[in-house]
Amino acid sequence: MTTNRTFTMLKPDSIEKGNIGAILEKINAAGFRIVAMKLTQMTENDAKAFYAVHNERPFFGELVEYMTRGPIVAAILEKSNAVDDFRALIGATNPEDAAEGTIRKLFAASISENAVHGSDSDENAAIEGAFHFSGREMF
Ligand code: DGI
Repeated sequence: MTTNRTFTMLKPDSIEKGNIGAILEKINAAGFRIVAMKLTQMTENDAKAFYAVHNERPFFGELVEYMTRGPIVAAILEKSNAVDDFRALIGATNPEDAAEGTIRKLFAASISENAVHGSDSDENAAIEGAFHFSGREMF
């Protein structure tokens, strides 16, 4: 089922660098409607659960440390073709490979601190959105 929704996080490096406004402007200009949004911080257990698919990877410890070191902006976004269009807007996982004008090209320092998250499927968008928001926080 296509829900036309995706889930994003502006990761701790984006908040530390003062890039919340600039990144939200790009998201808004690309036509996404904000369904839910908050400033929050993941616990170690949250990050381990959220990224469980990567728990055997060599960078897992670094990833959990990064994602828990400060607040994030979590949001659910709505638009037709939301998952794919948002992945295109943020660009490749490694900012060195990201296309010009993408959020990661503009705001990410490296593959390990890559500024933003975007869900990779409709199914994961629903799971990840529900991980961070209750039904009454979605509009
Ligand atoms: O969906 P993406 O965020 O683009 O990428 P992913 O789901 O494959 O990986 C999740 C996060 O894990 C990614 O945003 C950054 C980190 N990561 C992925 N591959 C590597 C990595 N971090 C390091 N240090 N090295 C990697 O090869």
